[in-house]
Amino acid sequence: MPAIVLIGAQWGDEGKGKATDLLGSRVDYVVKFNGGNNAGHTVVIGDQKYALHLLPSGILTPNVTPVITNGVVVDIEVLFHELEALISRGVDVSRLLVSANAHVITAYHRTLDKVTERFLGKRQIGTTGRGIGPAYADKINRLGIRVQDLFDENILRQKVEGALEQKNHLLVKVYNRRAIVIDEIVNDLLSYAERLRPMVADTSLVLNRALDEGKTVLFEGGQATMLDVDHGTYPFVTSSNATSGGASTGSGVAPNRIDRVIGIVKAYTTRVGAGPFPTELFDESGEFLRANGFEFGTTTGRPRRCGWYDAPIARYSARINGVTDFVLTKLDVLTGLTTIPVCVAYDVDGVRVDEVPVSQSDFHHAVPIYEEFPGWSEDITGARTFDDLPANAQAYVLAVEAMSGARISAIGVGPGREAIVVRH
Ligand code: 2SA
Ligand code: GDP
Ligand code: MG
Repeated sequence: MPAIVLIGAQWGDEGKGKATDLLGSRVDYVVKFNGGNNAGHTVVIGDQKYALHLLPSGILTPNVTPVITNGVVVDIEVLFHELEALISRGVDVSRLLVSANAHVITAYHRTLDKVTERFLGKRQIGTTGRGIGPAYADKINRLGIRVQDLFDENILRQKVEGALEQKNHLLVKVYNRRAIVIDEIVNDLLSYAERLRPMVADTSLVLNRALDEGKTVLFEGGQATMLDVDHGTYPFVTSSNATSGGASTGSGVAPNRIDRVIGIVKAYTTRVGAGPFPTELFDESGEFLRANGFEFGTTTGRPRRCGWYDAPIARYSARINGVTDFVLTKLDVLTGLTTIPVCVAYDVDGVRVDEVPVSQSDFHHAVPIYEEFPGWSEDITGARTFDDLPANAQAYVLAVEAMSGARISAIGVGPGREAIVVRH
């Protein structure tokens, strides 16, 4: 299986980092193709816990080459900060490659992210405040700064001037902020150039050559399907394509080279930030999931909104991404519940709807129709085969699988690297 895409099938934090880390020993390259340091992946190896934001999770696996491709927005200060933190813990980061075409997040993107959110008031998206949206907006507006621009001071200065022309007007006149000083931005970016230079590569060429040689490449999606700028709950989304198609445009590896798409799906649902979430719980069941699943943002520490499993969302993800296999994570978090509701369809203004509605207004009104499954009380964290799971846990997995549009190939039963049941 030379090219595999791994994506989040819900609203993120499904456990993609752990799944990538697990596959890590069998792959040669791990690619981050979208998003930036808004991602938060927690990987637990023995008694060591790693929180990664910008770097691909594959950076923790010896012999894997981690690659940041053109689809990513890179905050260079954060990049070096994360690298230094890993180096101080003995991780070898020397193989990291960064695309010359990746866009750069600068101080003005971070500022704009925060001030525009504040300005939106009740319509806030609940962004991570890392400058992601403004950096992608500049890319689409053809005002972006790319990694390669750091190696030509004249070009860099011209581009920063161009990017700041309208922004300074906006910051001063509309947001009542001080203007950004061009020289500060240019000097800041130039100060990283020489350290960055050895990592910079034509990553599309590197990855395509690797595939030609039969190497295995894993594309690790940031965020998730329902946060995708095209297929998610727009405008309550991130600003990149987090679905499997983004792996191609975000890396320069063609769709027909991709062999497998792994969807990571939690045994229940969480969401950070604003936007519709039909199965969200506001009672003690929600508290139970948040406490047992330790549902707090890896990047911002925000409490995650929690709800039951939503089968139409899983089916939607299977369709949009071409999921070949699901990994069902955090089944252990459900241990102790007497019954476990699963959303099988929605009631939208009195009409039963079986698929995720295309109209956002309908999705905002969607009331889940639940089917209930009996829970289990046995500790399942030691389970390593499907037969080790209690009968009710097995039945839950099989029921969810039948509704979700692809087979469930592995089941997460705890945070640790080893806490997994592999079925296929
Ligand atoms: P942004 O900052 O522009 O990407 O925010 C837009 C929306 O996307 C959501 N988003 C996320 N949702 C879940 N997890 C994310 N990563 C961190 C984590 C989040 C954290 O893994 O825990 O620590 O808070 C992530 N990144 C972006 C965001 O909440 C907005 O709804
Ligand atoms: P990502 O953004 O998809 O990589 O996910 P996060 O790392 O933000 O959040 C997933 C959290 O769940 C992390 O703290 C993981 O250590 C943890 N985790 C992953 N799989 C499992 C599992 O099967 N069981 C439990 N209890 N925790 C898990
Ligand atoms: Mg996360």
